[in-house]
Amino acid sequence: MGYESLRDWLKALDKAGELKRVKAEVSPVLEMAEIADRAAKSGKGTKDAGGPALLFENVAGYKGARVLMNQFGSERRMQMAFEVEALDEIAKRIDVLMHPVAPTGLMDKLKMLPMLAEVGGLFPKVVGKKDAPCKEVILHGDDVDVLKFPILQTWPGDGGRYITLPCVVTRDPKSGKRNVGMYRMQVYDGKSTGMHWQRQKVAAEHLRDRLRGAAGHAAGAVDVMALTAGGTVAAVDTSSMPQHVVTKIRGERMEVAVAIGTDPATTFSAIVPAPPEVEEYLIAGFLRKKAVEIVKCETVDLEVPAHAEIVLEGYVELGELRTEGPFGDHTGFYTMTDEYPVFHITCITHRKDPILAATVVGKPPMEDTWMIKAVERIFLPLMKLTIPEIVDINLPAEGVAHNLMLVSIRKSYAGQARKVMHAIWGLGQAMFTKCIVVVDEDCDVQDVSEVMLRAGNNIDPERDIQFTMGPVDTLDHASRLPNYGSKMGIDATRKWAAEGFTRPWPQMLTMPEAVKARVESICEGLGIK
Ligand SMILES: Cc1cc2nc3c(=O)[nH]c(=O)nc-3n(C[C@H](O)[C@H](O)[C@H](O)COP(=O)(O)O)c2cc1C
Ligand SMILES: [Mn+2]
Repeated sequence: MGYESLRDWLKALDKAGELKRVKAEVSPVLEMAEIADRAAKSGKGTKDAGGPALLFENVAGYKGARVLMNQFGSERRMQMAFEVEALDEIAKRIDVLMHPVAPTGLMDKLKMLPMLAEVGGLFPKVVGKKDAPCKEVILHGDDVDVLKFPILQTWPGDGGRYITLPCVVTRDPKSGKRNVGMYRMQVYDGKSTGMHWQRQKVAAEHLRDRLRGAAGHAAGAVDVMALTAGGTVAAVDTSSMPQHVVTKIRGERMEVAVAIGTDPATTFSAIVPAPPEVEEYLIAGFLRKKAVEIVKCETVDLEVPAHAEIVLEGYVELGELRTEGPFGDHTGFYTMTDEYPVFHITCITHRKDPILAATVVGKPPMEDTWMIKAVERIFLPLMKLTIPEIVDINLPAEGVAHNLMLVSIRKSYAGQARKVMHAIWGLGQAMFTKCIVVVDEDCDVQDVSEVMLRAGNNIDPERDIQFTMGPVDTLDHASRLPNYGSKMGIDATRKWAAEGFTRPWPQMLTMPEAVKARVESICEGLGIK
């Protein structure tokens, strides 16, 4: 059970007829992205929506290289990635884990054993170098050159080539816990890249923690918040610091490792908005029902998936920032340049004939549309833990995850729709949600037309719209300030007298079941479905 590597996954895709090999010569500059974009947009609205996975086997300028794109780009492949018939199966497994019933008798205890054993066996397993195919080739010093891989440029206005599907590993300096996050990396040259972890993400906090340590130590009672709130992204505005503090933190390093081309569960775990306490390697183990094998890096104190195609090892210097971007993003717009940390590569290890895993983001639907759908399904039980009145949620593709969430609730008291909005704005990365529409439980939020009908009919705009201020997604180009702006919630539930609504509320239209049953065969005869 569980694919051990990208190669196992590729084999399974091939066997299932989900993979197309591209034998024509194609450039990694724009051409691959255009082909993957067309695949992603094909079959829209049908069961084949999302097109096939693509293995490019003839990369212009990179003899023998192979690039995999669109591996997650359909509902079926997302299900295949986790070997389930429906993503809700994973939600159910999480639900069981989250609601352990206190065993009252021996039988109950016995029933719990498989679950506990299952979880116990899912922690990552450290293997030796000889069992780690990612170490087949090890490059140090002058041999380190990330540009030997066919790294893509996906849009014409991009600042350069980008590693688009990296699993970035860092360590929490306080707890020692690892984090794996997917943050794009702009390639500056063979030995350095950008590190686009946005300020609210876990790796950015790992960096700030080291900065607080280093600066505080050097400067005595320096206000570390002032140091870290200087308006730059993950690090600090050194211009507002005393010179001796700047000197002290310059040169201090945070180790970083990057795995590219891992098994699908591990790659997916890097995008999961899990609490920082939960390590992604364990999430991946849980998703694939088999522990992830990891191996020690050569030059840094971190572990990476042993079966990865490519591993980059290196560091980020605490005080160093460099201009990153622009980048054609999953909003359908370019994100403009900003200052981000720089990743310096000290060592590269890879398989003998590495396959580069890549994606293109852009106007939805794209590959990440399906990844976001999977996050939505898997996270629903966890959201319900803190917001139990939630029945269902939908992140429509056009909302690009952070712009729009449709939520249905079981409403039991006045003002509850607003309570739910605020809870969502306070829940991990759901804080970024720009617009939330709340409807009653009898509205299927997966049916966007139905939600629009309700929202249009059920609101008195001045009364039912809730504005608030807070952190917004870095990709939001309309907010008044970068990373900070307003959000809107629309209460489209039926209004109650307890909420000051004293007019009668009409029934929605429905036809009696008896009538429907009676005309069923007549309609069939007419070809009306
Ligand atoms: C294809 C893709 C690219 C992404 N690129 C970035 C990025 O460049 N920067 C970023 O902060 N988040 C990016 N994300 C979102 C993060 O992976 C996501 O927020 C994840 O939960 C971060 O992990 P963390 O919570 O451990 O920090 C991307 C997601 C996907 C699917
Ligand atoms: Mn994380």
